[in-house]
Amino acid sequence: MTATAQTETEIHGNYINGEWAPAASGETFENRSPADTSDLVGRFAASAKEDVERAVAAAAEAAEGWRQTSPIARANILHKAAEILAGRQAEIGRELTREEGKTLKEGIGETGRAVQILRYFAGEAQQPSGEHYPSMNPLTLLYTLREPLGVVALITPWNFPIAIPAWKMAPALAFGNTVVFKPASLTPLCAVRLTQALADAGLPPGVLNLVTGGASAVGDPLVRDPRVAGISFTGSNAVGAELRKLAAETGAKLQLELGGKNPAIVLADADLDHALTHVVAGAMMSTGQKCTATSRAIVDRRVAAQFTRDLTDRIGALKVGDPLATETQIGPAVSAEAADRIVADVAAAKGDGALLVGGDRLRANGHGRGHFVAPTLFGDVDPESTLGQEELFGPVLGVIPVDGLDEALAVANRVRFGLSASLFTRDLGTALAFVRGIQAGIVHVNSETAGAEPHVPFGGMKGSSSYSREQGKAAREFFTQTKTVYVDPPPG
Ligand code: UN1
Repeated sequence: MTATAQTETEIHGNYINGEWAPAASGETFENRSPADTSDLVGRFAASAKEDVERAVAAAAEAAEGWRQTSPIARANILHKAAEILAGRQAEIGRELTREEGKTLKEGIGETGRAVQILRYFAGEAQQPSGEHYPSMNPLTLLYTLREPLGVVALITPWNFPIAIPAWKMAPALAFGNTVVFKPASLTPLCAVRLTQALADAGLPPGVLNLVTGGASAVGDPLVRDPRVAGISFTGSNAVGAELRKLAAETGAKLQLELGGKNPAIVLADADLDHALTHVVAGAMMSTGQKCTATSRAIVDRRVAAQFTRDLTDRIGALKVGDPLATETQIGPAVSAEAADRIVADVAAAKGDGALLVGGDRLRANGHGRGHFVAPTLFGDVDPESTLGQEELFGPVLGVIPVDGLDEALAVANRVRFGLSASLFTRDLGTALAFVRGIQAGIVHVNSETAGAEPHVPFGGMKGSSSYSREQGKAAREFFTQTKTVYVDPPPG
């Protein structure tokens, strides 16, 4: 196997059946930094149906051998991949920042998260995988086994280009599945790096296959392939809806992680300075491009005016620029299309609230080299408006004033999403009432709506997911199926 090199003009192939190879067509696409479009991050295989065919065939061929491999041996490979990645954390973090645009601190931090995920699932592979039951017949040995699904398709987004692939791939592999991995076209280099780490750690050929390219050229034939037993997808609700229909036809097991319209409720008794810090971070880090980002600050009317003024100042003072520079707090949007869409959505939302700061594409002072958008705040947002209801997936926050917790909860819950939510208060009873009442899969008290530790379940309620959860013990639920075994002694 040949490792792909790190020069800017390097062409990175697919990884199929243990080999790096160009797309069958020989076509490539280029990947440029969203912070500086003159920075060519690399060229990647522009794959199509025949590449997908080969990858799924390799995964299907490897499935039985990998299923029969001891979980301890699988764990050892994940551990080794974690160490390889940890040794390259700073370098890969920098590449992540170059291709995705989040700040270097976030890029390096996310790479560290991928390491932690690989380590966690190496441990999880060694945990009990079934249960022993009593039987009506006292001589019967009655137990369950959790077995892999077979070939799984992992379709991952650009916003966490190494952590989300790791958090799907690590459990898929740990529990004995073989994988065809289709990363977002905007961030293929992180996908190459993660795949390299696992390949270099000794994963047998065919167990993990990487196919880069577009959604219709690669994703579509992949999810339609009848050999694919499971699909795990993180991305938009529109694609999620298509996948639901498709999986209903093909019978593939489906896991969806979709959008959010995450509220941070700030009550009058909260430590307001602490709340400000967390609301701004939740809304603006990674340029607001997280499904867990805070997009609604639902603030008690008694403190709303002051809180909104402070938010305006803090958001207006954020340093937007080169994500590789240490002083930068906010990098670019991921692409020109993303930046244009965010600005268009903000312009369309002007009747939904009062635009207080931001809203524009930034082009002066070197910002013209990339896809920069000013961090944006709206005051007095109508909770029923488009801005109050729909995910913008950018650095855009809206303040909704309310009277107390009951109204805050009613407003918070009156959206189709239910991914994450925060409450800021000093009152324990109020915090517990919030935890009971909020419709969200991930609930924070006195911390921001984003963030996810690898050893606990992650996922949303309502339109934010397909009810299954990722990470932690929950990952085993999705990536395995149950076999129930009755063993009776032979007669006589
Ligand atoms: C985080 O908040 O750190 O795509 C993780 C997303 C989520 C992951 C968020 N699936 O933004």
